[in-house]
Amino acid sequence: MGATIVLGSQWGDEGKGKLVDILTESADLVARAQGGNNAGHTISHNGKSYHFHLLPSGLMNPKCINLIGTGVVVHIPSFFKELAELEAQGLEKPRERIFISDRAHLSLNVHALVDGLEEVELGGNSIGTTKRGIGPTYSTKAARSGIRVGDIFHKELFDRKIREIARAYKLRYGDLLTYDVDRDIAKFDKYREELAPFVVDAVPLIASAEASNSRILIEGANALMLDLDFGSYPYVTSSNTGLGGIFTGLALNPRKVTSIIGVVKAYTTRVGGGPFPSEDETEECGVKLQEVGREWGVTTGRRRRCGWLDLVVLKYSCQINHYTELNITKLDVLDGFSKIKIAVGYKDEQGTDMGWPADLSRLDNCQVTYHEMDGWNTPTTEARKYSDLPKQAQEYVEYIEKFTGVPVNYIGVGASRDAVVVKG
Ligand code: 2SA
Ligand code: GDP
Ligand code: MG
Repeated sequence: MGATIVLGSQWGDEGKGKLVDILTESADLVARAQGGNNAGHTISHNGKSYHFHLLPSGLMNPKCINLIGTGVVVHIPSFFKELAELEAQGLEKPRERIFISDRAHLSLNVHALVDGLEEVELGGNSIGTTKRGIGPTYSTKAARSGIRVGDIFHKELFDRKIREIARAYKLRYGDLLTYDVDRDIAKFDKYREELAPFVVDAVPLIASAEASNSRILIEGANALMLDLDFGSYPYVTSSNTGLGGIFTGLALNPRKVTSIIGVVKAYTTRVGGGPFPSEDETEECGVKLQEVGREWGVTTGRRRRCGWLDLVVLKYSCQINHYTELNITKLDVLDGFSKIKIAVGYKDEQGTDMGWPADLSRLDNCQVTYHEMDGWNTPTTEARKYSDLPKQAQEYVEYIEKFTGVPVNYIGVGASRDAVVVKG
């Protein structure tokens, strides 16, 4: 009983969706606390791939209730589109098992358009956002002019607010912004009725789940290095993707938390701009990781930048998210490397060791120190027990445990649900 929290420990796409899918088997409620339809999880089951963007991956379990929590920003057209896609793929009655907090903020089409315009304005310094409107929606929320999901049901208020948002953006962007507010208002007139059964007050929902000792699973979206406060700012998303965001986004009782699982890809990837000290663009490493690991985005299809595992990043991530256990994913992607490197330190221009800095310019001339290990050169995808893993793979896992001081309890060796070694 209690709550398990799954968080991305690097720059996202670590394979959180697969772990959530596995843990969902023993959960009653799966909730998302932050982010929006920028998240992208692929879940492989019975030879089929299911893609999740805004909806919680807990929908995979027909017995599980799912909540889009207060801290999430919700794009209503995407909500319905994703539901329809999952239904078409044969998921059992997802409409009966999904709820949205009435306090969650609406992400509007105009936010996505503005996201694109902001990126253009940044030119060479663009963030490389998903252009889903995440940043502008959270900005509107912080500026206290946002529209909450519950506001949709007060037509007069909703129409006034959406017009105010459109007017303010029009003043800012003029003819660059081609947004038809009347068309959106008409669309929401249609959504109003269809949406009503999904909208709830999430505070009593969580409170009653806690009171009845339901097993609660929280699905983090994105990852710590994209956290608005602790990530590689400004190359971050606009929500708190770290542990703190779970509590602001869900009103979860922290005393109910029994486990905080950090999901760690066995190497590092990043989508979009911003620093990435262990990035490798060579054929024999970065390009190979990208190809073998099929590293392209679930939401936008963008190629992910790749490099060796960075334990400076992971250690920093542990200090903020206080993981009680780790899930190493995609270990199998390293199967064909005869030598494997791990970034274990950064030295500044004076040769002094530094951790992950707040001032990103300090990374410009830093030297990354690597620890080199022998690879295992053997397929691991059939391994199901820790003892099935080759000795060198075990050494790799144990090196990570020792460096971080956090036990590794799950090791992913393939995309499908059963391709996991439970070590703990
Ligand atoms: P945004 O759109 O404002 O949240 O973008 C800001 C930064 O956050 C990064 N970001 C992501 N990085 C990896 N994966 C993400 N989700 C999708 C996926 C991405 C996709 O799972 O594949 O399909 O491209 C995600 N969402 C946001 C983004 O790259 C910016 O660096
Ligand atoms: P998330 O955003 O953290 O949920 O991760 P994504 O779904 O965006 O990306 C992870 C990708 O890796 C997906 O295509 C998964 O199916 C796949 N995946 C997850 N775990 C493993 C693993 O252990 N091995 C391999 N080869 N693929 C995995
Ligand atoms: Mg993803």
